[in-house]
Amino acid sequence: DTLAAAMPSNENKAAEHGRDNAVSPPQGTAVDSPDDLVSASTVAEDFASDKVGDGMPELGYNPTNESLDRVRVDSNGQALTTNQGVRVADNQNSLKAGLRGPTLMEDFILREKITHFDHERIPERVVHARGSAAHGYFEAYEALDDLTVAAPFAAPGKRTPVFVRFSTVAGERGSTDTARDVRGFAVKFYTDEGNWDLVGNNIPVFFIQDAMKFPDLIHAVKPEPHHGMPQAASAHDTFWDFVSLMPESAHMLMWAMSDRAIPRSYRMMQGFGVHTFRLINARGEAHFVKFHWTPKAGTHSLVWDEAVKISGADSDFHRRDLWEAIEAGNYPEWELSLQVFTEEQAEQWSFDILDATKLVPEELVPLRPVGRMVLTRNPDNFFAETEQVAFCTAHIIPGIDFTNDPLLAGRIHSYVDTQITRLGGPNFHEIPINAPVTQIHNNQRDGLHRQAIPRGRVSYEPNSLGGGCPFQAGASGFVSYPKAIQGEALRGKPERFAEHYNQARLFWNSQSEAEQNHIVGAYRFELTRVQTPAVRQRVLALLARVDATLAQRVADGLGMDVPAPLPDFAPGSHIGAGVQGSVQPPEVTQSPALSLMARPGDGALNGRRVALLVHQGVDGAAVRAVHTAVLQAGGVPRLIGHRLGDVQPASGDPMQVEVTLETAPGALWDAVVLPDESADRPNLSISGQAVSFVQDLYRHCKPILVLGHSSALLAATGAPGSAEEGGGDPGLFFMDAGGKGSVDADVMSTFITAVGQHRPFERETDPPLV
Ligand code: HDD
Repeated sequence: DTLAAAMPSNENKAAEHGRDNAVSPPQGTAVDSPDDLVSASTVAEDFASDKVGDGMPELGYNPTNESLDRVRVDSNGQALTTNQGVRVADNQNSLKAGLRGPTLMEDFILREKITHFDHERIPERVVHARGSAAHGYFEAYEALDDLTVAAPFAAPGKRTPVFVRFSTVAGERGSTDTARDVRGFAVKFYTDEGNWDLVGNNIPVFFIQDAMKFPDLIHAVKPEPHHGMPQAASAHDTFWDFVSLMPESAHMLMWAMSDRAIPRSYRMMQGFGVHTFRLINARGEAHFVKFHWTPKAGTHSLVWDEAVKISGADSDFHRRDLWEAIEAGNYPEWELSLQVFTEEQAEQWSFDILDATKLVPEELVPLRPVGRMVLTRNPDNFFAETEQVAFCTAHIIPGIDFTNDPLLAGRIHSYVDTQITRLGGPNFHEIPINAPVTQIHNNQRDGLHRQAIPRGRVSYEPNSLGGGCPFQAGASGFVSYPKAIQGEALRGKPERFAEHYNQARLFWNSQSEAEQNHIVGAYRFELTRVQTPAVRQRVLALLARVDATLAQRVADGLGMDVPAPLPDFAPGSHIGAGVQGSVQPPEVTQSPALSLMARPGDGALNGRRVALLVHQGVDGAAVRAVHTAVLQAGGVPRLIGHRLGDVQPASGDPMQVEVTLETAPGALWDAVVLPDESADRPNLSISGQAVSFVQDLYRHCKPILVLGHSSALLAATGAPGSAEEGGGDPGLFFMDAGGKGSVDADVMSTFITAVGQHRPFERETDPPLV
């Protein structure tokens, strides 16, 4: 089918997409030689950075693949073997004493197979169990000599391979992708100075200030221990009980109840290193730094009703979206920016930069773009790569160092520790996906699953028998920043950690109207699920301290009165006044950068899914024209009908329905194109399935293009504006195509622009009209 053949595909994997230019791997060997696989010229043109010109390694090719090639297995044309390499004659029947007799203990083939199967599972991650990952590279725009000696920033255009895993936090390994949750954004840089893991989230702050509280937080949000419910959800009593007793979570809760917690795609969310880190230059000078990843496709989210429906229709929604974008050669991209500041600056601020519940407003320190990251290759094997990858905040390289953030301190311990259980021993760094591209040399020895075979008799240092090797690298190795330390050992918090509400209020004040409405809706939803009235009451008291209107609106939704605000223990507040110093007023009270709307992205369709509804007698020429236009704009057009197979348009060749209304309901699409259908010749408009399909797109504020002046189908949804020319709804488009085969280029391009801009929220009401 010509429409299907027009769909884009990943140049690196042509064979898997049945393309003519496919290079099939030689049978029974690893896939190697990137030069053969990549048609470098096309990829190079598309992906060469406009800022740096030609990059270093072959474009579109990930150098880590080289180190992984030694373990890639391709069984094409090969006979089945046991784990000892013995060819297996019969894989159907166990060895028996007579056909109806007992199975023999001697059947080593059966026993090996069953034993291995019995041990296939490993423990899932204690948090962030559900995730999806991809390979790619980071490319520096410029050398950052003034700031750091860190290898990825050594030269303009330098490329460092990366493996990136996105995740939800609370759900189990098989839980739904579109749960309301923080998203993990973990990047492993395979640098030529060893591995650097930047283990961040899509939200720049955290719930708690001290790692001491992390197990409590996670116990509160995970399914309740007596009955194991709910899965992948914070909308239950124990979570809200805990956070309402921990006012330091006020700021993060605002983010978690915002649309940030239901991203449209992993490709459309920001990433943050969260903590303040240090950059160290060749002179040993340190600067404070916060890391920001900004998606080229912009920051875009789902709406809650949609997220819930997607959960049912496709619980792999984000995993599939990432996979399909990369398979289609539509490589996701982020820009890395730094917020760099000095200790002297930080001393002046009203908040403490060691407090992970606070961000540094961009008004105080603007973002400095330093490079870009592109994801170009899906893993070959989910378990070997995505499941076994081990990110550790302790993995840093020369040029980067920690600060005394007490949350970070706990993390530096936790990640290595947890891998030892999860991956079964201290040698998880040898699992191919975790191995650095630099050779490891040290005297650590043995342990479960050891791969390396160290030569010689020396496994200690100093030694003379091994010529003193491996030797200490001195100044060319990792040198910890000599930060000054003073004071007594004590348990407590610094003064500025006591202020919890200024940035929660800053976030609220910086949201667009639609985002504020969604925040109110999220609190209402979550607290309605909470069964204990006193917990609801305490959350309202917390919100009352953040913003009176917010608290009132949430209280209205719960049928409650707003209680007195929670006491504020910050020094200088009404209770703490005169007790111990005082807290300064916030420097910034509104920060437009905190709204999702601040980063609309490049406006391209970026793999957004556009449904073209078709039926017998549809205007084929118009459908084909829209299909082409969507494809050219980088979207994914699909023909949808009641049943798979051919439909005969009014004129021209038959068209193939690729997806059905039943298997891919409305919530899964970013926009819809409705066929011209008059009331006197009804077709889809008399199908409840088609009507609710379109109703969902309408309710979720997605662009709708009507082929013709009006549509019986749209009218059947009861949508306001369904009459001719839309009645001013900015997301409704009517295109006169009426069988003439020509399409209105202006309407087409306004529709495409609207899809790229994501959602016209003007249509939204609470409760929804449709
Ligand atoms: Fe964590 C996993 C991010 C606080 C302990 N965390 C994990 C992952 C991400 C984060 C993205 C998944 C990595 C992957 O894809 O494999 N965590 C964060 C961020 C935090 C944070 C941004 C706050 C700023 N985490 C945090 C604390 C602790 C942990 C305070 C413990 C003291 N996190 C873990 C862990 C996990 C983990 C238990 C579970 C699985 C793993 O490490 O590999 O060690």
